[in-house]
Amino acid sequence: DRVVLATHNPHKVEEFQSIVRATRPDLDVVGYDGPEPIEDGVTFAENALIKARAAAAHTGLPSLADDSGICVDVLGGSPGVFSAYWAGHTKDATANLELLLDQLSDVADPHRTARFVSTIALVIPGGAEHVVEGSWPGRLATAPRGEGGFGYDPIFIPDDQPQGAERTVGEWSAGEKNAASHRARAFAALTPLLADL
Ligand code: ITT
Repeated sequence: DRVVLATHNPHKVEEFQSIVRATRPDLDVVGYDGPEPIEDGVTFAENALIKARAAAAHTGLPSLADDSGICVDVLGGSPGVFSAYWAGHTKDATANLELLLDQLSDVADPHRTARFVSTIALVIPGGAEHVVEGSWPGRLATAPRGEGGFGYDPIFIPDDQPQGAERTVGEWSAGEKNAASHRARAFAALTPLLADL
């Protein structure tokens, strides 16, 4: 089975390839370099559908897209769908996380709770559309740590680690992240739907 992955983010491609290899090795995930649609949705689901529909229309193949971000509780769920552009019009990951840390400079534990969210849309040309979501709860560190992953990973401390462990995702291996992340959780919810491709 072949499915198009409609993303221009090479980190997402790498993570999807590794998640799919671990759970659906028979699935052939191909990249997408067609036109990038305007992501003007106000929810993760709307943006994921915009991207997956564009790829399905362009390729004629079943298409997946991930729209994701970090949602901080004391900020009412922001940056949310604006995560990629939080600090301005260029996708500057360092500026984004520095701004977020500044915004939380007066916020102490236990109020630094946040979650990563991954929403995946699957669009089958002339067929069904599905949307699934995965969420990964944790807390924000006060300074970035670690070189792994991308985006906000150096400031996100997942809850699902041994009591007292404070490692950011930047300090996790790719294998650890891809077994536990919001993206892995969303993909797990997608698995039954991929069975009828
Ligand atoms: P595509 O739209 O081409 O897929 P993008 O990076 O612009 O790529 P989004 O619009 O979904 O994708 O923005 C997601 C942003 O959320 C991303 O740029 C990061 O800042 C953040 N993000 C999402 N998943 C993340 C993860 O696993 N680790 C760290 N940050 C993440």
